[in-house]
Amino acid sequence: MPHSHSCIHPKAPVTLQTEGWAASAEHSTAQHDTTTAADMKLVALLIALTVAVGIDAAAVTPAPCPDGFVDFTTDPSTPVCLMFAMYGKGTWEYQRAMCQAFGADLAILEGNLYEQVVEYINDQYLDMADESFWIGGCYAAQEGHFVWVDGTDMLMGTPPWYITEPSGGRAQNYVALYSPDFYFHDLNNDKQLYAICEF
Ligand SMILES: [Ca+2]
Repeated sequence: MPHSHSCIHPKAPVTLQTEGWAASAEHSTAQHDTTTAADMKLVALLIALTVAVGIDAAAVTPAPCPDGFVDFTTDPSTPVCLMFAMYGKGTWEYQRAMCQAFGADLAILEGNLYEQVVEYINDQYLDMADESFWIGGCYAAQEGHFVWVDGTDMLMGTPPWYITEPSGGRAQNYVALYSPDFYFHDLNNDKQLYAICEF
């Protein structure tokens, strides 16, 4: 990975090793006529691993949100799990790493999800309403505009951006859901805030 100032480094490709196992098992079973007993044990092991990984993946897909995450969708088959992480304040980069440690990332608050989150903060958690939260948007130097952590372009304009935002030039490369107005603001890069993670 080159030393880039962009925020859109992808997450580690966690399925790579699984695919390797599946490919090895398929290749080995196709040649079973000429294999030795030792080879057959290896094949059995590879198949067992592949099956185990497959069952594990199938079990994870329909699961509800993990502990600490709130489901923000009305469709239970495709939960949108958000965590309002108030363990401690930090920079955008620090909080992104924190979210990733939970297997999540900073939240992508597009469209209706943005509205749901603002409503949630205002209506249910009064102690949250004084706080600003880093979300998964940043200025990508190569592209010359703001992007989400999944690489998609952020929509500009009000809402969700505050009427005079973004305003900070390249001293403000990261996006927060900002108190007290709860619109998007680009903020100073060393600002210490809580974060919203999305699983
Ligand atoms: Ca700003």
